[in-house]
Amino acid sequence: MYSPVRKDYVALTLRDQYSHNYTNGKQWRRQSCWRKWKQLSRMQRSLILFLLALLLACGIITYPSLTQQWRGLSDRASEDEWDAEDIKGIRPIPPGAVPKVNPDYVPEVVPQKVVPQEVIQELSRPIVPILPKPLEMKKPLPNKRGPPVLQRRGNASDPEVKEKQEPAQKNEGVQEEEKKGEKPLISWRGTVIEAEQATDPPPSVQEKEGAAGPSKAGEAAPLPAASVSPEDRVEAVREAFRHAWKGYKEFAWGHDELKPITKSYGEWFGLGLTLIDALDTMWILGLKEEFEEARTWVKEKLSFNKNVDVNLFESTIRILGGLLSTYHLTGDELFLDKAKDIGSRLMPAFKTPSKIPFSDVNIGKGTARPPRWTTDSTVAEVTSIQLEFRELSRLTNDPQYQAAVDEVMSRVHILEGKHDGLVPMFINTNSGKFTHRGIYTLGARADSYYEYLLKQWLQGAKTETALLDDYLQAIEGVRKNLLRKTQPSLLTFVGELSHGRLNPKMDHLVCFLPGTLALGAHNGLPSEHMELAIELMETCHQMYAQMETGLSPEIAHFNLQPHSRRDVEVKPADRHNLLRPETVESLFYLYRYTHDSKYRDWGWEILQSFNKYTRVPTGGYTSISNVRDPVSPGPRDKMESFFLGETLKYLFLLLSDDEDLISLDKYVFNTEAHPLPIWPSAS
Ligand code: DMJ
Repeated sequence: MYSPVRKDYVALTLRDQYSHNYTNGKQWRRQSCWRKWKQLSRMQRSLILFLLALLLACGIITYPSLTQQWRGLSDRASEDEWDAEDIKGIRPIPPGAVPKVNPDYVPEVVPQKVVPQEVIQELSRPIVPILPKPLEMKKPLPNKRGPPVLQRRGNASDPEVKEKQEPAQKNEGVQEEEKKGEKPLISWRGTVIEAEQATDPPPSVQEKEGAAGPSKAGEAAPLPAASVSPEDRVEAVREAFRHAWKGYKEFAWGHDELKPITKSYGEWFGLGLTLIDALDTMWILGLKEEFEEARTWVKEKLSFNKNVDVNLFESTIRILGGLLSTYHLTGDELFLDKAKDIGSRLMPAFKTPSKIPFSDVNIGKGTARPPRWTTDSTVAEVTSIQLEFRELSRLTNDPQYQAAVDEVMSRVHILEGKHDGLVPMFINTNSGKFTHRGIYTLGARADSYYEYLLKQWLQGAKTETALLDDYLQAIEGVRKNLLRKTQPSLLTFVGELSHGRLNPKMDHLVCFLPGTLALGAHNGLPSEHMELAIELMETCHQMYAQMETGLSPEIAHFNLQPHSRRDVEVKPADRHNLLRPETVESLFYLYRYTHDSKYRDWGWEILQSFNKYTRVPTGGYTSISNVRDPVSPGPRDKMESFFLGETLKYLFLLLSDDEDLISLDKYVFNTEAHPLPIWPSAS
């Protein structure tokens, strides 16, 4: 079935630190810098050293005059001007760095976030969390879940996108609040208590039990076991969805992502990403009114005829997957037509010498390209688009889609450079070979390769044995190379193999694995897979439970030393939480297959933590910067589309008693939680 391909090319790959084309949220890791440095050619190294020297020289030359200036100016600055220093979380600006204010000057655009006086007063009180943090004009931390365009927030060359972005710059929300004289109340939990909240969530377990109180730093924050009825829990998920939708509808309607704090939006592709990602969730949750509004938008406003570069993987899993799944659930041809449209526009990505697709496609022009600086694609990206394109072929009777993605799998199947079935993170679109070998992870850039091996095998009614073989071999590879146990609690985790050494770190993304292992075990794979699933599920749960906010960090480091007291450590750069779904996804599978109620309780606790620390009163939920700080978790002003597409959907399915609702024997979920039918077997 698989034929070897031998084409040799020399590929020079420079990594662009701003282009996280596969944005599974991994931070640019310090420990890999030395290796990257060594991979550079001598000329590249000399060039970098020369630039650094030049910079240093400029610094030395200008230093005396600058310090003189600063000194002079700081003499004039009165002490009162620097009261802000006392306000926790507000960085004082060096004296003189702020130009004199001209009272008559009215700026044309207001990109600056205005912090109302009331809020600042609130913030100067002790033990009050920091609301203004997200309002600071900080350089945003790179979100690695997206291609370069994510960082640019839309394609600047696309006037349509640009035009739509501009009004969003205004920090209307805070000003409006100020005008009305309404002072947002800030809770000890780090989110804002709504003065008037149309969609009050049901009382939390703590509220019911009168146990409210902030967690102390360094202490785990387990929430009490739930005494809330299953119906109330399900209703609480619906309420959370409505609240998220309220923010999206009011401030980001038809745009890619809600920025709930500034009550604005961000564009990535300019295709209404959140709306499309959320369609099937609304259907599953029974939110008919919301669904109808969204359908009208899809019918009247959604056009893929746009001069915009999109990431092949992200648009496949979120848009194509979302449309196909909604078509299956509703039978509404509108969604199939739209799916065909976007599917065919993505096909130019496959026109490469190796048949390994490029990462980016211009869906208006029909051109495709790799990310700037490299001809590599990410392994997870090129091997996690198969469920969707295969289904598109089946529905349209047009084999071209399936042929293209099957070809990718055939080539990866026979590729050299795997380690006990584990794949490197990059693959070159010219040579079709793995690059940057030596690092093996189940996290970002490789994760869904493993997930889609099993799921394609299931989708195709268990007939494609090469996929199963690769999956089984990979899980053995995980067991042999990546599994370790923490101290002191002996939690099993999946580390990363880096040039023969195990790095005891695990991305939150890896928490898809317990669910996938359980799905395999349920479908006849070895029972040890289920045992491992249960152990890993506990670890993923602890990644939440051991944090002061009850929310997992993006990356956990595990302790292997016998005398340490903590199993889970978090590095400062990894403390954020992007509202990711992987743990609740796995809880859903584990509950469906074991009916152990603890999995539901864990999911319920996670929902409560989202409500405490990430819920924004005026609508929407936000990513946060620090899961270890319940006083100032640092809202980041971004609600990822997968929060509606995946996180809330899996929470709903986990907590719902209706197990026929998306039966796991009839549907297979794509990696963005969009259920696609398992094909009827030929026999
Ligand atoms: C989603 O877009 C998908 O689940 C993808 O496979 C990886 N991660 C994000 C959510 O974390």
